[in-house]
Amino acid sequence: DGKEVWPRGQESVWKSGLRAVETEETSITKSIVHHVQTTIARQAYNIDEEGAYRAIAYSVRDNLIVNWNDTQMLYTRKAPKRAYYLSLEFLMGRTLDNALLNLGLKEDYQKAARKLGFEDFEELVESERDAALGNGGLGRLAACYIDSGATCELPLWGYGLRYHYGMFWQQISTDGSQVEAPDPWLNHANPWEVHRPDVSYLVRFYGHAERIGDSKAIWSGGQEVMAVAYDVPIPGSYTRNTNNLRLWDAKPKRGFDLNSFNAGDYEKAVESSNSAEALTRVLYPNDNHMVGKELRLKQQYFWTAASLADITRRFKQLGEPFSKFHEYVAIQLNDTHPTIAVPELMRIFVDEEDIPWDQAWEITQKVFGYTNHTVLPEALEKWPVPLFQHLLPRHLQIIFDLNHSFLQAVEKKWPNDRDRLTRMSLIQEGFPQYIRMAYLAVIGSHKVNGVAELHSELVRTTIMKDFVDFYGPSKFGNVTNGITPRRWLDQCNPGLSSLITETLGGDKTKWLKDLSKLEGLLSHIDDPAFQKKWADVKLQNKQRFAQFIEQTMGVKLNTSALFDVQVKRLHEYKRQSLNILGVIHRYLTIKSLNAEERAKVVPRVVLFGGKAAPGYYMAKLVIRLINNVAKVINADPDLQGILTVLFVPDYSVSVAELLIPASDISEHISTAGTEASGTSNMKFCFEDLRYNHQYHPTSLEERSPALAVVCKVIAEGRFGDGSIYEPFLNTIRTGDYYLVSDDFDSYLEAQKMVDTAYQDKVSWVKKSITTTAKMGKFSSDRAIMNYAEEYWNIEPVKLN
Ligand code: GPV
Repeated sequence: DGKEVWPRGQESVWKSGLRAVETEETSITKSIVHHVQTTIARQAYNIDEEGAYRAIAYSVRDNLIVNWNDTQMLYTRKAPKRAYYLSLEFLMGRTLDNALLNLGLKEDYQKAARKLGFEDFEELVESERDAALGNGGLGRLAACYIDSGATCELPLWGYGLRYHYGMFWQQISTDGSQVEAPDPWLNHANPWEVHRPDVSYLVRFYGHAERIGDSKAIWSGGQEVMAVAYDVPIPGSYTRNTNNLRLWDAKPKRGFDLNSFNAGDYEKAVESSNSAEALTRVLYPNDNHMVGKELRLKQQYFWTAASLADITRRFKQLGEPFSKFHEYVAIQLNDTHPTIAVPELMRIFVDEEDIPWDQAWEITQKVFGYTNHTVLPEALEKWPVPLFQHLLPRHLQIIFDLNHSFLQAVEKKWPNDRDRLTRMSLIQEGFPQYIRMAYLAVIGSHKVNGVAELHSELVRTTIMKDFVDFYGPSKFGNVTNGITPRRWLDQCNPGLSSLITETLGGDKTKWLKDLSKLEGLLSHIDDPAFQKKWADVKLQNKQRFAQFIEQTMGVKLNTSALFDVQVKRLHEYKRQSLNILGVIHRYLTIKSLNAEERAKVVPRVVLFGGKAAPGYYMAKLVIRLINNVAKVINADPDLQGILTVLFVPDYSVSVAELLIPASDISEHISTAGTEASGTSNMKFCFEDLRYNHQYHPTSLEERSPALAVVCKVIAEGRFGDGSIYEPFLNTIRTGDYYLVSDDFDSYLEAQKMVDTAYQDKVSWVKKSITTTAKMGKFSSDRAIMNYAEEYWNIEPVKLN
C-alpha cells in the first residue's frame, strides 16, 4: 500500500549514526542516532516521540556541557568575584526548546528530527515534563534570574534542592474542587542534570554544642546526612557562557545500620536511610505562607550548609586568606528561606576556621544580601526556639550571641527604650520564644531590597522601619523584578518575536539582549499594515490556545471574544474572589437583557488558572466556586459565545507559555499594598479602610448593593448548594479583610471601560503595541545587572 519498508525517516541517516565519517551536516543527526542507540538503547524500529525527545535532549546536553566546562574553566582561571543565588525554589519549566533557542540551534535540530522521521518538532518538545521546583512568582523569578545571569555573562551560580516531587499536579473533581496528586517528575530520567557523586558534603543535625572559650564551640553527635550535587547547565542566550545551577540531593551517610540489621530489626536498620532521603522528597506547596514544619527547617539547613561548604571549599582553592572572602564571594538570600546561612557562615568562620568573632561578623555582613518578597505578616518566617535548640543547637547559640551585641548597640543608640528593644530583638518573647528570620537576615546583610518601588517603600516604612532608623536608609534599596524576554517572548510567542524583528530590522538578538529597543515599535504604531500584523499574531495565539483547550477540556472558545485572564496562585489577597463575583454580576446583567441588547454585549472568555495550597481552605473554596459558576454559565444557551468562564487545571510554566500570549487583558487586582511586585496600579495602602470595617460595621447592602445581589444569588444555590459557600460569603459580609466590597463597584466600572475600549479595534491594537514597546525596563537582564553592580560588585566574564 505504498508504505515505506524502513520504519521511519531516511534509512541512510539512521545507519550513519555509528559508521559515517563526521561532517558538519550530518553531525547533529549522528549525535541523535548515537544517543538513541546507546544512551536510551533503542533503534529506528522502536523509537517513539518520547524516546526521540530524550535522545535529542542528550544530544543538546552534549553541546551545553562543552560550553559549561569551558565557562567553569574560565571562571577558575580568572578567579573573578562570584555571586551565588540561594533559592529554595527554581521554577524552570521545560528546557529543550529554551536551550535550542539559546544555542541558536533550533532550526538545525528541527531539520535533523525531520530526517529521522519526526515531522512535528513541537510534539517532541511537548513530551518533556516541566521541572516544577517552585510554587509561583518567587520560584519563577529565580529561574528568570539564572537565565539572565548566563546571558549577561555573569559569574553567577544558583543553589537549590533537587526535590523528587515538584509542585503537585492539580486535578479538578466533578464537584469542582481541587484535588492534589504527586508530581514524580524524575521517574523518567532527567537529561538536563549531571550527577556529581564526587561533590558531596556531610550535614549535621541535632547533637550537642559545647562552648570552648568566649565565642567558639564544638558541635558533635546527632545525625549526619550526605548532600550530593546535581548540576544543571544554564546556557546564556547567544553566548557560549553556560552557568551552573547546583541542586542538592540527600543520601544517607550509610545505607544500613549494620548493628541493627544484625540484630534482626530491619525496620530500624532502614530508618536512618528513610529519614535522610525524606529531606529532599518534596517541595512544600505553600506560597506567601509560613508553615512551621520541622522537615522544612531541615531542608533549609541542609541546602544552606551544603552550599556554604561548597562555596568555602572553592574559595580555599584560591589560596587567599579569609579576610578576603567577601572580595570573591557574594551571596544573595532569596527571601528568608536561606537565612540560616548567616549563623552557618559564622559557625564555619569561628568554629572551623578559627577566625575571631568580630572579624567573622564583619566579613559575613559584607557577603550577604537579602531580598524581601512580601510584607504579609503570615508569610514572615518565625521558628520556635525549642525546635532550633533541638535541631541546630550551635546555631541557636550564635543567634543569641549576635542578638546580644546587636541589642547592646540599639541600647547605646536609644538608651532606656525598652519598647524598641522588644520590637527589634531577633527573639520574639513568649512561650515559646520565636526567632524572627527576617531580622536575622537584615542584620546579617550589607544590603536589603524589596522587589518593586512601592514594595520597597513599604518595607522601609512598615516591617523594617526600626532597622532603617538604626542603620540609615542606604542599606535598604529596591530592585524591581524582571522576566526573561527569551522564554516569555521569543520562545512562547514566536509570531510576535518575528514581527518585532522584522519591524525593528537587524536580527532578534539586538532587541532580545537590550529590551529597551522595543521602544522602536512606537514609530510604527500608526502604520495600518503593522497594526494588522500585530492583531493577526494575537488572533493566531488565541487560536493556538483555543485548540489546546478544546483538546484538553473539550470546550470551544470564541476567539473573537476578549480573553480576560487571571493566572496566579490562589490566595485571598490576590482576590480571584473579586473577579468571579464580577463575572457573576456580568452573567446576571446579560441574563436580564433582551436578545437585541444581548447582541451588543462585548463577548468575553474569562480564564482562571492557579493552584491553592492543599491546606488553604478558603482558596480551595474559591476554586470550587469558579468551577461551578463556569458550569452554569457555559451550559446556558443565552450566554453562548457571549460569556465563557474556564478554570484551566494544573496551571504551570508550560501552560503559561500557551495562555499568556493569547490574553487580551490580564487581571492584577490584589488588595492595595499586599502584592510585593506588579506596582503599576497600586497607589496606596488601605489601612484606615480596614480599621473602619472592624469598628464601624455596615451591612453589605449599604457598602455595595450590586455585590449584595451577587452574594444572595450564590447563597440561594444558583451555582449548586449555596451552603457550601457560606464560609466564603461570610468573609465578605463581615470583616472583609481583603476589601472586596470596597472595591467591587469601581471594579465593575473598570470592566465597563475595558468593554468600551475593546470595541475600538484600532485603538485597542495601539494600546497593545504601546504596552509591549514600553515594557523594556522589566527585562530580568536589567534586574540582574542591577544586582551585579549595586549589590554584588561582580562583573561579566566573557567566554570567547
Ligand atoms: I514570600 N512570592 C511568592 O511567589 N512566594 C512567596 O512565598 C513569597 C513571595 C512572590 C510575591 O508574592 C510576588 O509579588 C513577587 O512578584 C514574587 O514573589 C517575586 O518577587
